[in-house]
Amino acid sequence: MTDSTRVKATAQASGPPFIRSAFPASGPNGSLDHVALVTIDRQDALNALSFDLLDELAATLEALDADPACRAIVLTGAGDRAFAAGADIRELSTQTPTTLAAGNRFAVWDRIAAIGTPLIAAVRGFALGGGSELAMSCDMIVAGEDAQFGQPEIRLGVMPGAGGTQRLTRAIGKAKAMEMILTGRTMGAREAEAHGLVTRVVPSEATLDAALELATVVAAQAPLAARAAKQAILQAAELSLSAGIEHERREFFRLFATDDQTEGMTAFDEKRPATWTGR
Ligand code: CO8
Repeated sequence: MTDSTRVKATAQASGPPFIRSAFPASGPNGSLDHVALVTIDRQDALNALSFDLLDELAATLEALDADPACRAIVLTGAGDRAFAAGADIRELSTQTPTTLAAGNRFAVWDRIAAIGTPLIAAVRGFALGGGSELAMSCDMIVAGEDAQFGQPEIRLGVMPGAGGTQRLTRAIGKAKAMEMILTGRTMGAREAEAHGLVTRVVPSEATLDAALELATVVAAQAPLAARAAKQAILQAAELSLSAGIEHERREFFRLFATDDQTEGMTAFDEKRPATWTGR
């Protein structure tokens, strides 16, 4: 399918797919073991997130998450202009409180948040509104120097609705989150890095390769340990310190029932690389 055949405006129930996925992903030197690449491809609307697109995205991520061979996922936007410029404003503009509640279509955000496989966003250009919220739903963000993050919903007469007030505040703190959300201004990649929103900033053209490289390193680790560590880190935003430490200790102990713990420590002793089985 060519880009020109993709639907342009509001999503159609039977329109062509907005999501491309490759597993294993390909890097500059060939196929990347255990790494998947998922691409939002709706370039004529700056990869705006319609409800159907989000459903497709969640289904794609869930299918990869259920595959034990997949150990890290990179999520990106097609083209060089946007990761995603937000929810589909044309589609949102016709909603009412009743249609939003009755459709239960925001449940898709919980499905994305429930993905256990480490998720890395590769962000070039605009990551606005729902696009910024989607990037923040990932575990790490690799940003090109041209990345622009923002929650401009206030300029549309509303406010963030897919986690922006919570995740942005946790990422960059109350003072900056208030400024971003109450003014709707964007934040460039370097500023986002300085405030802890992104993991690393790279030259724009290198964004996807850098994210795939980071994913390759994550995917080379013991997969059960990586998933458990991801969950424990996410719990830091949900639990008290003592409950979080209790959760961490329980998970640490649990990993001592895995073959990978035996293998990892035996390999260290034998001065050889470990071979993980995910058991
Ligand atoms: N929704 C629908 N279409 C969009 C969106 C969007 N969010 N963003 C861009 N487009 C379309 C434009 O309408 C235009 O289409 P057309 O060619 O048919 O007119 C095309 O993409 C290119 O965009 P522009 O011509 O506007 O490109 P510019 O370079 O001039 O401007 C901007 C780029 C600054 C990014 C501008 O497009 C813009 O301001 N976009 C809207 C950004 C925004 O407000 N995002 C927040 C949306 S609200 C939201 O995300 C709420 C989330 C709630 C939870 C999620 C529920 C699903």
